Amino acid sequence: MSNGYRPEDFHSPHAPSWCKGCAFYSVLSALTTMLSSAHIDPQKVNIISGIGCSSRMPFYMSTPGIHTLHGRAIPVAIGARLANPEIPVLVIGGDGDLFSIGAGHFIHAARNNFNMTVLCLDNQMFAMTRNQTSPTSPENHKGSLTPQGHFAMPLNPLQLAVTSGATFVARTYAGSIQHMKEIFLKAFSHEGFSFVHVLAPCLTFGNNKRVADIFSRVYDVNSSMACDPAVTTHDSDPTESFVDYGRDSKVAIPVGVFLIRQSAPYESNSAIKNRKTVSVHEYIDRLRITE
Ligand SMILES: Cc1ncc(C[n+]2csc(CCOP(=O)(O)OP(=O)(O)O)c2C)c(N)n1
Ligand code: SF4
Ligand SMILES: [Mg+2]
Repeated sequence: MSNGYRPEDFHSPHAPSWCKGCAFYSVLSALTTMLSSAHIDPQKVNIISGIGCSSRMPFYMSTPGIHTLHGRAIPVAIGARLANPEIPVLVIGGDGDLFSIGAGHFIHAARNNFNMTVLCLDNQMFAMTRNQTSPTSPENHKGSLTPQGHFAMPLNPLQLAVTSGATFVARTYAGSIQHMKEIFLKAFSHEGFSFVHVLAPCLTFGNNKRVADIFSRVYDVNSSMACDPAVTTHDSDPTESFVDYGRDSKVAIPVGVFLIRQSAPYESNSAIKNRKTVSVHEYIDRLRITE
């Protein structure tokens, strides 16, 4: 390892409070392994999250990080990028955090092509608040507040990212640390707004069978990894595949990199680069109203 940072150097001393067997343990391993292979100094990357089981990630990492308010990770991340564009930023959020309360921020960060990586750890529910329906819950999802089922089509995070202007869109799954690591590394190395949809089903409010079923249907669009011939695939546009994954056990689930567009990130704009920065104190002084 050329820079001497090992995956364990990115772990904090705090033991995760996630349920035993939660998918987020593998996501944490993939993230720390990825940062180590990206030759990042643990003090030179910001991990920013909102609120939720998934958003607890910064607690378990040794890097600087901010556990912000529910749905507000992205605006805080934008502030961090503008304050110091030298420091890369990773945003970690759940499907509720990013696509319910935080949906507007996601769209505009993608549209402006801020140079950051956003990982959505999608368990298709608000798990922290005990299985409430989220925007990505499958149709008829029975949540704690909707015991009869929730009758709306799920939002498709991949297509939202594409149509909002994200310049890198990919999907991976918590069933493979190696796959997550590779996709995270590609997203993290991308210049501009990169989005990774991570399939990370909740074990506590789901069950082992459902988790195993989802992971068994995965195939990578970028490799020759074979897909079970008994399942249907989405060859034309893998971003269309989201809706089926929740409800139809016959449909294969594509993972891999779906889109890369080259476009200058927001921070590279010369007006931003050459702007004169002021300290907070100076700024408050400017605003001070004198009688
Ligand atoms: C402003 C605000 N509204 C609601 C909540 C309650 N709350 C906490 S976590 C959460 C949902 C988390 O869902 P998700 O982002 O999918 O994370 P998960 O727990 O599923 O990983 C909600 C609604 C809150 N903390 N703050
Ligand atoms: S409730 Fe689900 S998502 Fe939350 S820690 Fe437990 S297994 Fe993980
Ligand atoms: Mg969730």
